[in-house]
Formats: sequence, structure tokens, C-alpha cells
Amino acid sequence: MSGPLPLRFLCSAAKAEQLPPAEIEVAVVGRSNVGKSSLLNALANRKDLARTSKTPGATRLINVFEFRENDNAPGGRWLVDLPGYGYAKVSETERRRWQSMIEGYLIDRSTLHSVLLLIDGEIGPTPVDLQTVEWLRHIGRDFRVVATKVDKVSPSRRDSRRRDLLAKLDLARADVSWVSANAGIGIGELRGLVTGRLIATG
Ligand SMILES: Nc1nc2c(ncn2[C@@H]2O[C@H](COP(=O)(O)OP(=O)(O)OP(=O)(O)O)[C@@H](O)[C@H]2O)c(=O)[nH]1
Ligand SMILES: [Mg+2]
Repeated sequence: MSGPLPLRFLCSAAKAEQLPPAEIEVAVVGRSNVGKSSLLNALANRKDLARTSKTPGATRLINVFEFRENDNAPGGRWLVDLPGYGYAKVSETERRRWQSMIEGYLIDRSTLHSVLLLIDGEIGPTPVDLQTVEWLRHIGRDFRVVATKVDKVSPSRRDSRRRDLLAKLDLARADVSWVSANAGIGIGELRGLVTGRLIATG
């Protein structure tokens, strides 16, 4: 278990090429409305670090949060909030813009250590989630699945939900974190995991 992550907003960019150089990054990826921004806020124990919304598509830019304990700590360690995919109501132009922005970043970013791929724990993996997993495997990008909103799954259904998700994604139990930003479930463990990735590897 770890305390809140020392995150602060650093910058936003519409394109990966506009991002300043980093030392090491972990990116948060997932379907629109899956709870990416809420999870960032929970990790930092802040209400409004990242903008959240009931309306999918709240995050339209790449938002960079710097992980830095104090002014003397090294900079360039980032947690990156990416706009969500799979939001049906965006125009085709917007969808393509998203796709090239995210894909370019995930393929080319040399300082990207790994991805946290968020999947709604109540809904389970959607076809577009499955495609994303397949694609991340295909490009060889290291990723960890984080199942969100576990507070919405009743305790009696959690075990079967868990087995179902693992089977669909062809993953082992240890490969998936189960969290709830709202109820604070699994947040301490995930803080430890993110800190380990941003610091121990640095
Ligand atoms: N019950 C429950 N609701 C959650 C949880 N996390 C997020 N939500 C809700 O899900 C909705 C979307 O959350 P966001 O964090 O804005 O989702 P996002 O993935 O950043 O969405 P985009 O920016 O559109 O890609 C909001 O209404 C949140 O309150 C959770 O742990 N439990
Ligand atoms: Mg968001």
C-alpha cells in the first residue's frame, strides 16, 4: 500500500509530437467513460486533478501529469491521461484524429514504459477493448489491465466476473488489478505499482 501519488498537471497536447521530452511515462488508456480521469484523481487523492464527466469524451487531449515528490526530485516522470476510444457519438473525422494520435503515441513514444489499460469491471471487455488488447500485443507494448468500477459489481458476482474477464482476455489472475475510484478499492496497490514503474525503472 502507498500514499497518494505526488501528481501535478504539467501540460496538454493535441498531438504526441507536441509533447516535451520525458524520462519515463506510464499511459492510461481505455474506452471513453471507463473511469481514466477518475482513477488518476483517486491515485493522487485529488478531486479535480483530471477532469471527469458523465458525458463520454470529456478528455479530448493528451494530458500529462508529472510525478514529483518535491522540487529537488528529478522531473520527467509522467502519468499520461489519454482521450478515451470507442465513443460512438464523435464524428468520423474526430475518431480518425483520435486513432492516429493515440496509435502514434503508443507505437513511437520511446520513453513510454507501459500502459494501464482500463476495462469496465461491471460491463466486462467490449469488442473494442478486445481489439485494443490484441493490438497492444501485436505492437509489443507492455500493458497491465485495470478493471474499474468494481463497486458496481455485487460481491457475490465478483468471482465469476473476474474469471470471465481473464478468460476473454487470455490473462492470468495476477495480470489484472481490480479497482474502484469511488470506493477506494485497490487504489493503494495500484499506487505502489505505478510508483515502482516510474521510479525503480528510472
Ligand atoms: N461507480 C463508479 N463510477 C465511476 C468510477 N470511476 C468513474 N466513475 C464514473 O464514470 C464516469 C466517467 O468517468 P471519467 O473518469 O470521466 O471517465 P474517462 O475514462 O476519463 O472518460 P473520457 O475522458 O470520456 O475518456 C463518471 O460519471 C464517473 O463518476 C468508480 O470507481 N465507480
Ligand atoms: Mg477522461
